[in-house]
Amino acid sequence: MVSDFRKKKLLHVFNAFFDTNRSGGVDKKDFELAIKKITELRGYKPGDAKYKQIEETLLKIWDGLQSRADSNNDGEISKDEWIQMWDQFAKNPSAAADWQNLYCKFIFELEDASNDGEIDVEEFSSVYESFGLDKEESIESFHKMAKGKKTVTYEEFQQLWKEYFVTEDQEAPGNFIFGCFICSLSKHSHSHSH
Ligand SMILES: [Ca+2]
Ligand SMILES: [Ca+2]
Ligand SMILES: [Ca+2]
Repeated sequence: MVSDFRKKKLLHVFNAFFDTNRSGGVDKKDFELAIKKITELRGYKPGDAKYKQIEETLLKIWDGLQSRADSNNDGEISKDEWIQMWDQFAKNPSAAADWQNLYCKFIFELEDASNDGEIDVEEFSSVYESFGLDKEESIESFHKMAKGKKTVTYEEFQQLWKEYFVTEDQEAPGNFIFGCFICSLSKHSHSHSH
């Protein structure tokens, strides 16, 4: 059984980071759109080495995700398949699939725009803003995640990342590594109230 708390976190990542076209499922089209959005964010053009690197990495992540999570082989990852897969991960995080480690590294490198091996609040919040998350909420999330420190290293990031998918502790700093997971869900369900 996956707790409601962990389910909320998993669906936040699904909605905000993987289901790029907001269709309710994740398939290759979401990754193609993500390649477009991320390379535009960084100003890379088709033909650039950096563009190719992002394209290759994201398509590798999709291949790994599909082979691990698409239980009914319909070419799409449903929310249930997604939750099942991360529940497996939580049982033994040291046996993470290659694509999961690759995704962790990808997000870190995407956020570390200055390429100094550390992410700061501006790097963190501006990437999440480009994914449609509220910037102020991401700034708050960074401070909770970094526990008052100014920057987070890749080593720390990997631990926080693992913690996000595994922990039931509502106060754990890792809960904030993908921005405010409660904020985006409440926005989804209250989107008609404004
Ligand atoms: Ca989709
Ligand atoms: Ca499927
Ligand atoms: Ca940096």
